[in-house]
Amino acid sequence: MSTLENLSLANLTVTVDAAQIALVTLDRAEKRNALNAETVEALIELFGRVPRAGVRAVVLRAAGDHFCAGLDLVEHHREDRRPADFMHLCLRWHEAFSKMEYGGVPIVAALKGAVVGGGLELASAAHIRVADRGTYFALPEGQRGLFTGGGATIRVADLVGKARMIDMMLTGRIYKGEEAVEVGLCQYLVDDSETRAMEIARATAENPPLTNFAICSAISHMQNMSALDAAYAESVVAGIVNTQEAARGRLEAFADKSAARVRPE
Ligand code: 1HE
Repeated sequence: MSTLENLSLANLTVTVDAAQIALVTLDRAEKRNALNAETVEALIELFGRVPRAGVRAVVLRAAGDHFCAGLDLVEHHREDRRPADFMHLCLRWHEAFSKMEYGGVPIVAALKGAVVGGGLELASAAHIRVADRGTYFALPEGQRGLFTGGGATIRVADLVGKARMIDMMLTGRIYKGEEAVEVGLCQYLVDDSETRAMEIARATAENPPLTNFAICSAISHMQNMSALDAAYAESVVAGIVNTQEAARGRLEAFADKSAARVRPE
């Protein structure tokens, strides 16, 4: 049994299969998987451990009909938080989502229903987003008299661009279907997002772990650097990854013409 399966995590369940694919379920369907403070702590605990747990990929799914309704608005209202309290809570969200984005293990989000507000911030911390035809994306913060606090100004703006994000927040505009793919909110639109997300996770798990580590951490780090520093960091990462033992057999297979060629079907 994986060490991840033994963790006691509020509102999250984890199973790890024989291929070392972790299936993480947001398990608060009765509240539409709204993220309360203890769920954010559970995400930190889990994703802090994922890189050292021998897991090859993660599928992040949700119980119930909706992926995630964002910030727990009822808890926020009840707690009557002061500015510093909420700032510190947002820092915990950032901690969780940074552990996901920079952790080096591919995370594939299987989306359905509402992916809104902080739910979209969570989804945007995954490396690949797979939506089904009922999935819809929104940033209803404007209508709630709120502002994003879980990294949307960075990650959602990265996905859709500044102008679209501002429009989503000012007007509550909802994206779904092909349009959501076109604007960059998800990369796959399918009938069954969980099945497809698992297939994608299994495919990514075929890559050497060090290669996936670079893809799922270095690109994000390099985006934060100047072009000059990013080029330098890229050369260092490539120096390590592209000479790894795990790549030797693959290169040999290409050289002796036994490896698959890159061709459209
Ligand atoms: C919640 C939440 C929540 C549901 N916090 N409890 N996010 C939003 O503005 C989205 C708010 N939620 C909704 O618009 C709807 O709930 C849904 C479209 C997602 C689902 O609708 P529906 O009809 O299936 O469910 P419901 O009847 O609205 O809610 C069912 C229960 O979930 C109900 O609790 P109950 O105890 O009365 O049964 C709701 O209160 C609860 N629930 N959503 C708390 N969000 C770091 S800053 C991030 C800022 C934001 O994320 S702002 C966006 C917040």
